[in-house]
Amino acid sequence: MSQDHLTAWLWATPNSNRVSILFEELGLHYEIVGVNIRRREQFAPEILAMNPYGKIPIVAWDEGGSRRVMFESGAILIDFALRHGRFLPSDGAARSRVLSWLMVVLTGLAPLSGQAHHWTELAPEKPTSAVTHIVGAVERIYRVLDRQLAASTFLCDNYSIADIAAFPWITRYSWVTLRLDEFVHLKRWHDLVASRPAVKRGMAIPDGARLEG
Ligand SMILES: N[C@@H](CCC(=O)N[C@@H](CS)C(=O)NCC(=O)O)C(=O)O
Repeated sequence: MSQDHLTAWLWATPNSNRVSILFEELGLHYEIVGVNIRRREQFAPEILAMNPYGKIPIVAWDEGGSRRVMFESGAILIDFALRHGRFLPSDGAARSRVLSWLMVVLTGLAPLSGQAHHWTELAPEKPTSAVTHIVGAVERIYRVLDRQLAASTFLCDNYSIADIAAFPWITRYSWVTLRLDEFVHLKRWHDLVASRPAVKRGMAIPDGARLEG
């Protein structure tokens, strides 16, 4: 299954990093197009034509004589893991575990951390009740992940798309005003995943992109 002219529209954001880490882990060749969301480039007509939601990451490639476009980082992770037979067990209980933990990360950790970042840093007003509520919700997930990682090297049996989806959010723990050293097993996992060469490369993409400014 060839993916010619693979292109990824990304910025220095956690959901973009999921895709760049996976593509680096898979050793794919791809063109990177920077979309600076602080400058609202996600609302350019050519971006909206690919993803009407106006969000990144987006990927596209040629396959079977036509251009294929995908958005939503979780969908991209699942699709590319399946295509390449990597980071998602092909069947059985191991696959069920990866999909379950992936959903905890996609539907819990990521959106709640994004909201926490808003209320702790980005919002012009920071009502105490909002900050307490959202940081508490993220802390609950950190504790769940920490307990899971007390019994397992990675979130499931082996390094998987659940780990790839979680890492770019956990490594930005300062956004949610939590301290990683208070979650011993999560910190051990974080440092292990951070040491992977593909993760280091993926976190540095797009080259020179900064979320601030
Ligand atoms: N559920 C989506 C969320 C995508 C998302 O929120 N992307 C952010 C960057 S991490 C974005 O494009 N923000 C700009 C905006 O919301 O206008 C995914 O996982 O891909």
